Amino acid sequence: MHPRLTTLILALLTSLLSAQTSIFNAPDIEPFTYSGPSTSRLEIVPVEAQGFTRAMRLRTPDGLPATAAREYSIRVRALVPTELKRNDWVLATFFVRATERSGDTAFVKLNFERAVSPYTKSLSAGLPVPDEWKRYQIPFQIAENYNPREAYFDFWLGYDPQTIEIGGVKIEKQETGFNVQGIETGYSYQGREADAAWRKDAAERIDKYRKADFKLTVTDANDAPLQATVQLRMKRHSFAFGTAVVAQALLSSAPDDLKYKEWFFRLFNSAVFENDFKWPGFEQNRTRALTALDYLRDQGFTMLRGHTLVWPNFTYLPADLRTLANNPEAMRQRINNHILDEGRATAGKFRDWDVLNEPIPNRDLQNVLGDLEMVEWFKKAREADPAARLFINEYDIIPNAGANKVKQDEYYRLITWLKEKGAPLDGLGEQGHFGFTLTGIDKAKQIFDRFAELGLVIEVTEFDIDIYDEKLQADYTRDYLTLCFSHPSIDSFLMWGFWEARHWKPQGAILRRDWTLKPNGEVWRDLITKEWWTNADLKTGEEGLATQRGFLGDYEITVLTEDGRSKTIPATLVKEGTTLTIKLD
Ligand code: 9MR
Repeated sequence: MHPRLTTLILALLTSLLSAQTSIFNAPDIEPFTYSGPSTSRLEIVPVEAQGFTRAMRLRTPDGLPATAAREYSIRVRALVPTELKRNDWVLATFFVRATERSGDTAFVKLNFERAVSPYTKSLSAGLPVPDEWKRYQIPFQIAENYNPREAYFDFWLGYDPQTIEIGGVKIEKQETGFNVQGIETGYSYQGREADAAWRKDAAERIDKYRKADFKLTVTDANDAPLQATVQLRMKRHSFAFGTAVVAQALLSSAPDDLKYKEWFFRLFNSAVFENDFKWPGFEQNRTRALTALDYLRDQGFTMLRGHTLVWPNFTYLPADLRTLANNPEAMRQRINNHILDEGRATAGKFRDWDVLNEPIPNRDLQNVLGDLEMVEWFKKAREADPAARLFINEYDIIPNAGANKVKQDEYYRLITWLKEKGAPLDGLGEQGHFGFTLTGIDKAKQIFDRFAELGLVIEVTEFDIDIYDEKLQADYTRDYLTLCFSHPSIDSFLMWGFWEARHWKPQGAILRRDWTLKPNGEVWRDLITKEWWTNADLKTGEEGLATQRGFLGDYEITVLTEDGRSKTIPATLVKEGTTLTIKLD
């Protein structure tokens, strides 16, 4: 065939294969209507020198309610007139800019949701809005089947006072052959640049807080200094680099489970059970949960996290709790017995316990028993397991551009209040489930710094990034992990799963189904097992002394002399530095 003809046919095929149809009957901004306070309204304004000529302009006024609901208290939305099926791909393209803003960045959130309760979301993406026009292209998959007029496409604007313009809107269903990796989304984050200023500061903090000096003296049996070679081999970090795991997999020898364990041991020194120690999970199969916990202890895991004693939402509690809503005393007893029972059954085995999970949005138990009951839960946990560090855990504190100031304030206030009321609280968890709206590194640090003022240990407890842009995912994993490792108040960083086939958000995994590492997995491996790892071969000097700065953790030290004597000892490099004399017989 003539090459020109081939090219033509290929081009034709490609355009056929990437067919798209608008999900609305009207173009651009026409399908959208305003819903919100009467102190604001939707204006249509002309736009110059762009590929579109009109935009929606909305002003977010002062004085929106100080609750999470304020996000959607002002919005423009369009009812979807077409049918959509579960797993359909939709690409939302639009331009935004801010003509007024209050803080560092203006912000909108884009949602695709069921029109009625439970408002199932196929997309919920917060977007930083710059002062200049910016194009976003957001691909997403439809979560469930919709008949015409059963779903909304929304822009939410209920954040700090701002004026936002939105134009050039195209929301199209992708018929076939859609290549999501090929989409230039427009997403990124502050601090991604190779020469971003935060990198140097973080590197200095890592040297200061995560490293210390070994001072090793080698002598003979009579304490005389010896010339020797000293091999330092790091074995384990003292910082916890963990993941959520599944008890059933740890106890199984099926081929994939063997792989699962092999990778888990290779990449992590800490773990949290994803579901096994939740109240319903523990009641259903406590033997399996406890056996798996013992298994990890036997494998040398000392930095384990228990998750979670109280997750105060009836959906996540044993079914009978709901029936106790009219009997507070029985409910109180049931909860206290549970905390004591599970806490005692695991006492001494978890370093940390999530006593209270997500108490800001989940209030079913507090609504019945009152807020002071939360203090009791911590006291009961302390009673059951006196050695464990007790945590509160919450989501959406750092993610989504760190824009959820309302929730940050509520979390801060709740922790302060719990401490005032005498709750034995040692630490706070910041889950870290990220979507496309990554949080600038400086902003993330500001939020961590603010929570560090509470004087508690901070852990990143459930990190994942649910995006298909693997390069962006890897870059952010590297930068966020680096920031967290550098922060003096943080001592653990746990992922919420690692293998695609066993991950609540498969895209968030670091290992593919076929056990190959994704770019974000390579980043994780390289930082934790190479860049932040110390192996060194040293020679003792005149005084028999060898020194080395290294990452805090457990080591094996081997001393070899020229005349063939040798000795290997375990040693731990601690914050204050470790000084040791190694005596050869
Ligand atoms: O990943 C967990 C999923 O398998 C469970 O079905 C779900 C309900 O128990 O919980 C998921 O984990 C959640 C965690 O316990 C708390 N923070 C949010 C996590 C993701 O939803």
